[in-house]
Amino acid sequence: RPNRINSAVTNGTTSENMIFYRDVVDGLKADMKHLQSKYFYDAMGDRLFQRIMKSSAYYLFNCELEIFSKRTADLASLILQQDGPFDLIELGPGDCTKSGYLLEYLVKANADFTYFPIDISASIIRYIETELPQRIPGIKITSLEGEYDDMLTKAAALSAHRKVILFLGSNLGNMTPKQSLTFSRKIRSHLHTGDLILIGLDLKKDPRIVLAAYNDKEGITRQFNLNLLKRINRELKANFDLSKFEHYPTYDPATGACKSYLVSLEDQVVSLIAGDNLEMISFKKGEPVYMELSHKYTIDEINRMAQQAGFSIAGFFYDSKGWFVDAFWRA
Ligand code: AVI
Repeated sequence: RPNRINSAVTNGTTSENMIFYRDVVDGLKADMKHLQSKYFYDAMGDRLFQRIMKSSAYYLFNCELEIFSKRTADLASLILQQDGPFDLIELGPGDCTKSGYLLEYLVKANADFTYFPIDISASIIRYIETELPQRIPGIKITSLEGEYDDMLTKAAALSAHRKVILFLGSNLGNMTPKQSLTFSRKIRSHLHTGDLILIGLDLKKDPRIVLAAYNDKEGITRQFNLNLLKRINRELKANFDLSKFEHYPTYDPATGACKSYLVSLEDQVVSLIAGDNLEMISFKKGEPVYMELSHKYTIDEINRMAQQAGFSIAGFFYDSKGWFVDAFWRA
């Protein structure tokens, strides 16, 4: 997902490519080798994630879809408790499958609002700009393409009304609890008293169910992880042999940390190139590369985070199994 602001070309290498290179090399040279999960989402990664969401093991998507499709009126009424126009800002909207229910309901209810989708992917923004007005005639859209932080600042500057933020899909779970708190505080700093945020988070539950969601039988999640090595091969002229790494998901039910790793199946050396830079990285047989955290919470932990970030709790919406929650926090 290119950051368009930094795309000057030097030496046949764009600066965004250099950032990717530095992040990858720094991660693979660290004592605990790691890669950043934000890099999963190239075109193939997007497609694989779509397939994960459709897989039966990955319950998160269906749970939240149930909340948005069956509790639409209740979600909307919490937003409409306050009078006057508002701006609905969504972080990482995807194709609006879930939020689309709420948006359609609000438009039909003649609510006076503008929808601000924020995404780093140009293709997602383009998709929303063309498809959403057809699906929901009359919707007002101001799309913002870029990193959450920068675009939130921009949205806050553009917005003259009260704000409602949507941050769905357990996306916050891809940060550590500490980073999540920092990010929640950051969001709070862009809001005024009374503004709302709706956060979708996956809950702690039977550890076997959680683990299975990241270890689907079809092997899509495995491909999703390995695809990042493929991307590194293509974009950083590396020579990862994908058959020499295996997907290894773990879940610790005590902390709620669901972590995935790629484990090196033998002693091996991989090279990477960006511009004039060449790096050789060695892997020991059995050595893990930490790929992603998908953190799971209890309601108490979610409430504590809300309070520590300066929010009060305005409401909870669970799916019928009680596996997933969309929590409304009020600034
Ligand atoms: C995007 N994110 C919330 C997903 C998750 O559950 O952490 C990404 C994902 N990784 C493997 N499966 C899904």
